[in-house]
Amino acid sequence: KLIPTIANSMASAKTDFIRPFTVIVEGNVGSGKTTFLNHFNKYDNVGVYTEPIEMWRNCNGYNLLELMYKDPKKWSFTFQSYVQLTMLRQHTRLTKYPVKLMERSVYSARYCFVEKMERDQLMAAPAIAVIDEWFKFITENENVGVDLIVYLRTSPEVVYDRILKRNRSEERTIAFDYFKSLHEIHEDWLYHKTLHKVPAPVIVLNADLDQSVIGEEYEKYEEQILNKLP
Ligand code: DCP
Repeated sequence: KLIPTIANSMASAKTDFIRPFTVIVEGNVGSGKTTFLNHFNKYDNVGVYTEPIEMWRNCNGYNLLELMYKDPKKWSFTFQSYVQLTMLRQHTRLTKYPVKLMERSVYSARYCFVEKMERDQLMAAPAIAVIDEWFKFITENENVGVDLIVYLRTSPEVVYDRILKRNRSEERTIAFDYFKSLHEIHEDWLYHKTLHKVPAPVIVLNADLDQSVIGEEYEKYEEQILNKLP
């Protein structure tokens, strides 16, 4: 007799969950996603969810990000499997805030990074098939809906310069061409919309602007991002 009661209450808990207005922030490596999120952290109706990069650097003691850059053929699948799991966790985390702002998503993981690894033949077709089966299951069964995408649009030259300056140890060996083709993949997905599905409306920001003036660019779109448009 107990079991149906528990089952009923679980079912209603699931349907009672109302997803907050969810905004994902996308853009090339070094496009300024962290700066963008920091700017919006000051609003008390916004929950900010930064990328779980520290988890990628320490999965039970293993730095998967470093392994992936050192030996991409061997570790790309392992790394992207873990990225997919950690991003799913971010999507499904409950928040008390009406607006949820997330750095990246399961979508860019699949549509940009796995896409790039596939093109470079760093992941074999059967490995991509496994990632895709998980991706399909996740997007069909979990609450990973998105209401708005903020695309921080940059030129590859600008991000390359920023990457060299920030000098993140794992990223030291990446060549300019990597940023260039990752840029083109982001462009085709979010700007030209010719590659893969775009899961929500996109606003495009000029993220080449210097940190000292980019606040003005954010402010132009603030009402839309904070879901305050009439
Ligand atoms: N990365 C990856 N595969 C993913 C997501 C990220 O290989 N699915 C890598 C690329 C970078 C590092 O992880 O080396 C972090 O990249 P992001 O672009 O996600 O984050 P940044 O810290 O570069 O963002 P920004 O500089 O825009 O704040």
